[in-house]
Amino acid sequence: MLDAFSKTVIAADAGGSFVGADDLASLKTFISDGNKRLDAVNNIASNANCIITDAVAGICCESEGLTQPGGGVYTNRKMAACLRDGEIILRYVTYALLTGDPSVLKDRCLNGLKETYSALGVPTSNTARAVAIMKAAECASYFDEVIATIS
Ligand SMILES: CCC1=C(C)/C(=C/C2=NC(=C\c3[nH]c(/C=C4\NC(=O)[C@H](C)[C@H]4CC)c(C)c3CCC(=O)O)/C(CCC(=O)O)=C2C)NC1=O
Repeated sequence: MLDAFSKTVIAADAGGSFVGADDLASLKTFISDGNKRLDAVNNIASNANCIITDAVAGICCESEGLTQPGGGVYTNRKMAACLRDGEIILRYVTYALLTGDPSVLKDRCLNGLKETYSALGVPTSNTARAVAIMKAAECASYFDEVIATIS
């Protein structure tokens, strides 16, 4: 994983050009956003259990079939797997938020996820809804990335 600064340099070098004013302006935003990112990551990490259980409880209330025989989280094993997936997704979103770079989220979490879910019969619309419930204003675009990938 490369940080935003390294990426800018590599892109400039590949084009044989100086780092442009636009690039510098966006890096400047990145630095002044730094504290907001740290606060947001800290906030999500400290409330992770609550955010995840709230999202999974939310989908269970909205779609009662999920907890009934044949449903996506019927049996403790499946409920545990679902809560764990919520934790994994939220954790990778915080990595992306911290670095300002979605590649770690894409490569290590989302890559092949939709296929895994279809192979196992995990209902992706309910998962996308759980992610939508977890979505917070500070990191909306990374949550959107998860929803777009599995939808
Ligand atoms: C590091 C990245 C990573 C990801 C992303 C990941 C996801 C992941 N979720 C899985 C299963 C699962 N995921 C769910 C999730 C849900 N079911 C629902 O109905 C809800 C809508 C939803 C929760 C929001 C369930 C129930 C299973 C088990 C399915 C089964 O075995 O029948 C599996 C299959 C293996 C297993 O059961 O552990 C994987 C690989 N594993 C990883 O290592």
